[in-house]
Amino acid sequence: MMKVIELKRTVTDSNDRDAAQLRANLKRRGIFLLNLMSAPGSGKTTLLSRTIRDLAEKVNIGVMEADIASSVDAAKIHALGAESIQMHTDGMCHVDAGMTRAGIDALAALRSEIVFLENIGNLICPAEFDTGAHKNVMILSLPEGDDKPLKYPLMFQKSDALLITKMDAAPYFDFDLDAAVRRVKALNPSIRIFPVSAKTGLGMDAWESWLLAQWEEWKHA
Ligand SMILES: Nc1nc2c(ncn2[C@@H]2O[C@H](COP(=O)(O)OP(=O)(O)O)[C@@H](O)[C@H]2O)c(=O)[nH]1
Ligand SMILES: [Mg+2]
Repeated sequence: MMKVIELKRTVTDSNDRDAAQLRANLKRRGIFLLNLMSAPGSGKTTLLSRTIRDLAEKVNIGVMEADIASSVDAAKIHALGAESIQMHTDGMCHVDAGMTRAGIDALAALRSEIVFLENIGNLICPAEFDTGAHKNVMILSLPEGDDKPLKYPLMFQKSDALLITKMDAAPYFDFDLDAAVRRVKALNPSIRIFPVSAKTGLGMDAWESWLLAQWEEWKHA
């Protein structure tokens, strides 16, 4: 009989160990790490930029930008005066714990108390790899449609918070917010959902209060 071995499990098991180690190491160093996932163009960089500006008096936020190529996002964050680093995954569609550790090590000065990893734009692969982050956050933007929880359930299941963005564009899309919330809650009853617009600022204070509260809770855990 031909022998078949399943390799995915070995990869994810070893990544899970690295991720747990990184999480504990970051706790000792006082760095609260959040993994931000979504489809390309849903508004990750825009949301992070606004959050950094809004919370500038309260906390130093740094960003690790993961992309296949370019450094446009890291440059945008850098222009705000925040710490940023660009990671290139050379075609890989996710970030694992080893890559995240390399990113943290490269954030040289590390005055950031909260660090976001802006994961590769993709609703599938990033959800499968534990990055070592303390919280997972995802974005679903209005133009993507309210059926995405049905098509890409894993990311919604893995996330602690969901930002439904581009609410300012609601008049132009037939996005059913109640249906989206119902579908997401069916997959993950404890997920926190924040409808926001990073453009107008709508709903941003609820998201930012949640972020600060999570940080406080984590510091004192
Ligand atoms: N109308 C509107 N456009 C937005 C909002 N957030 C982001 N965008 C736009 O969506 C596009 C992609 O945003 P970006 O932050 O680069 O998305 P990323 O690829 O997920 O990082 C840009 O043209 C943004 O200006 C929003 O809340 N409302
Ligand atoms: Mg981006």
